[in-house]
Amino acid sequence: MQVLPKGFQHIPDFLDYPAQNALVETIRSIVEQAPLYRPEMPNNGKPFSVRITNCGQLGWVSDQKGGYRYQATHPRTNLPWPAIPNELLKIWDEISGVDYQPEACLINFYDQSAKMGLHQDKDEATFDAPVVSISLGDTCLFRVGQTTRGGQTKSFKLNSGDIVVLAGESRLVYHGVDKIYPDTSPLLKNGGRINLTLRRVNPFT
Ligand code: MD3
Ligand code: FE
Repeated sequence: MQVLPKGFQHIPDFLDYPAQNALVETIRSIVEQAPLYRPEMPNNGKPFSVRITNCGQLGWVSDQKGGYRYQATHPRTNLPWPAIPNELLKIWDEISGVDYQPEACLINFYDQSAKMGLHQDKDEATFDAPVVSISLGDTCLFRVGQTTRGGQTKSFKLNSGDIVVLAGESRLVYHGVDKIYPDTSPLLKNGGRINLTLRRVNPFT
């Protein structure tokens, strides 16, 4: 029986250590311009354990007032998000299989105790484009299910340098991060995990 929907691809060790290091330096400069902050749950205003920021024309945000959405500016600084750096656009080109560019890159930072509950990514106006995810730093226990809540799930580890591609039928699967394994990578001086997701928000016409 098939556990993972078609279009789900895990590419272990896509980025070597020097490429991971270069990407972390790039992310540091983005975070200097667009600081990490805790989004809030739409229903009760409770802060996420994960801290986030974005780069690209659009960034994903969430608060009690406006719910989950994409917008062009950082909700704390009200400045436009920094551009998506070329090294990320190059990865998208190599991996996505599509001829257009992503509009958003969500940057998630997990400290040792952060988690992300099972959810679907459905705040985009199109689900045709793939999502490309890049993991940096400490290993996590990742869980992927089906397109309906309560379906069979499969857990596996995502290590620094791994890429996950969600295309086709897998684009709307439930997924989450159950656990960060502390001190499993030397990449981030103070530990923790960064996940980058490159996304298309609007249909490409
Ligand atoms: C997208 N992030 O930001 S990325 C998120 O590791 C998110 O930070 C997780 O879920 C993280 O929304 C997972 C990998 C991933 C896996 C399955 C997906 C992204 C996905 C399925 C559909 C869309
Ligand atoms: Fe997600």
